[in-house]
Amino acid sequence: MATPELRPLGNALGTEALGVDLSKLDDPTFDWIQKAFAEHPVLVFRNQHLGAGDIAAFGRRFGTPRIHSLVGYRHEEHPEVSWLRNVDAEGNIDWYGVKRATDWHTDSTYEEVPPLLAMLHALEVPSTKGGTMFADMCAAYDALPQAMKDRLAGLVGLHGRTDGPAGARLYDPEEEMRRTDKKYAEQPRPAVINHPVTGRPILFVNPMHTHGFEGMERDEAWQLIEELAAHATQERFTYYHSWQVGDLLIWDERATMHRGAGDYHPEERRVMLRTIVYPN
Ligand SMILES: O=C(O)CCC(=O)C(=O)O
Ligand SMILES: [Fe+2]
Repeated sequence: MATPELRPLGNALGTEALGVDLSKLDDPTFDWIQKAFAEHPVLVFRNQHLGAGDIAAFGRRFGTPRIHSLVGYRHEEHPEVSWLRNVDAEGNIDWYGVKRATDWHTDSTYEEVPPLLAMLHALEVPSTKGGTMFADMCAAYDALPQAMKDRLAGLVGLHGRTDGPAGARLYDPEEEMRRTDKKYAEQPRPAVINHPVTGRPILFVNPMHTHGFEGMERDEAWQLIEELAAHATQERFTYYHSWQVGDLLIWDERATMHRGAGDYHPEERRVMLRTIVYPN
């Protein structure tokens, strides 16, 4: 293989991998990607032209791509791939698709086993804006005052589907129930976890799915969740990805939070394919 190269896109995170054709991925190139991804939790491959089956196959290199919780967005032929789009089958604006995921979160931390990574492949993008923002939760943890690190050390976060402070602002719980075909039990997760490859500590609290902490009153917990989210999403820890058609972006579901920027004109089409990968 010709050795690919890395180029930083943002100050905090966001890294472009140059010289990779994901449609012809050999084992040495995949090993290179895995190593790069452990250090660079948002990796972008430009000018890729992949179908849903290719995306699922790329996901299977890392683990097991899984069917998405939102029934209506599953891909017709490859249900482990889903659509992220703001238009319905008739080409009308899908307002749920416009609103979806436009506040900070880490995906599916309410699942019994949390995911490893997710990927988006841009097929149609708005003429301006419509980006996705990412936050580096290792850097955010490192920068916390020691007193907060000590406070978090013993804390266990409680995660649910959309019932954290940001989830409650964004979603209607009854509509969410109608859109999914599974019930989710609350999942306890340490507020600080270690990255399985690098060992670095990660602030693992997100305002969409974390709705409390074991043994803490709700008001105090919500205040803490909001305070941690405000800290972690300061500009110095974040990257705004401006999409180009053909981008395939992968992000680490342990070490980052993300959100749709929600800043484009909804009349413009925004269509992507997505998959989320769990451990085998
Ligand atoms: O719309 C976006 O940019 C973010 C979507 C998202 O949160 C996801 O695909 O997990
Ligand atoms: Fe997401």
